[in-house]
Amino acid sequence: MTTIEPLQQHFEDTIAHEHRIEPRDWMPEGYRKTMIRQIGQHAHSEIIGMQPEGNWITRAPSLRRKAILLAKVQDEAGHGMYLYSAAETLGADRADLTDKLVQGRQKYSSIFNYPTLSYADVGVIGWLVDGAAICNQVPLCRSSYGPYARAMIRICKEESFHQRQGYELLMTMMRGTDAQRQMVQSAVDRFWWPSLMMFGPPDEASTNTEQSMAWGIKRHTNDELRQRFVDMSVPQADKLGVTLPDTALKWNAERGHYDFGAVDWDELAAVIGGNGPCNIQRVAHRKAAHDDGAWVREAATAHAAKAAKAAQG
Ligand code: BYC
Repeated sequence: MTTIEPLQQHFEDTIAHEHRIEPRDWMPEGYRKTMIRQIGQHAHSEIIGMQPEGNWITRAPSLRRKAILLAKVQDEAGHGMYLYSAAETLGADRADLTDKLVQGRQKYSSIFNYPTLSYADVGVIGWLVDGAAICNQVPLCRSSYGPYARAMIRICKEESFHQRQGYELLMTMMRGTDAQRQMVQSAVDRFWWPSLMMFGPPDEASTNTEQSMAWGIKRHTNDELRQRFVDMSVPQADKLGVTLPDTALKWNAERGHYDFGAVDWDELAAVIGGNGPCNIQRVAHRKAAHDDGAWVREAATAHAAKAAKAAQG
């Protein structure tokens, strides 16, 4: 009869030595559940995240911008696919994860519940939203669960490219007309605070951080990453020529960081709770796309069954 202690010990040693936990390794149920929760939410975020930018594909200002945006949105679909695959290595079922998303039983990032009102929003999402995602995800490349860490490496490379395209689009608009500069400033005003909220609640209110750090899933707290994001964004905003909508933003030489104003945590709670500006439409759109794709899944299943039968002779 096997006892759990040697397996538990092996798991703890693997974490302590910063090695990776792989799908066939024993892991505590809590670790498996946490990884499925985080990877599932992350996958949903990538898939729902296609909507705010996808909204502008038909109205891109030039063929070049349309091709760039199409490629970016397709990359996001790809990220969702790697992540759902990573969740499957933990025993999660992809169809079940999708059901949970469309039934509102699993979360996705709050940031995608805000509307995209102009083409400048595409640039600001690339700059700030992908920028925040990179800040959060680069440390996840060292996350203790192997398939997730490896998916993150590829995702981060693509996100870096997305961020550069967003910044380049904004630079172009800032060299344009007054109306274009105003569009950029308005997009920054609307997306700055929600981008800070992407890092999650403040450390004292974060329910999962302590355990996730002990398991080597998260490497930094929500507040540490938020600060890192503020510090990297301020010089970029200066270079771009936009004002970040926070009068408390100020370099603090003693701390070696920028001080910044209070985030509206009630707003984050409302958006996570389903009451953001676009929650209902995002989930409804996802459900409609899933329902519309039923025939593709049926055809693929029938084709796979036929191929398997043919292979058996
Ligand atoms: N929005 O204890 P906490 C992208 C939830 S996609 C919604 O701190 P944790 C991109 C949290 O899940 C970006 N929910 O949790 C795609 C928890 O709820 P449950 C997505 C949030 O897990 C397309 C509760 O609040 N990135 O890059 O330690 C285009 C308490 O929070 C949010 C990822 O998913 C939020 N903002 O830390 C462009 C990265 N914040 O599950 C870009 C991976 C918190 O206990 N995920 N919650 O019911 C993570 O790093 C972490 O899960 C979080 C939260 C930092 C998000």
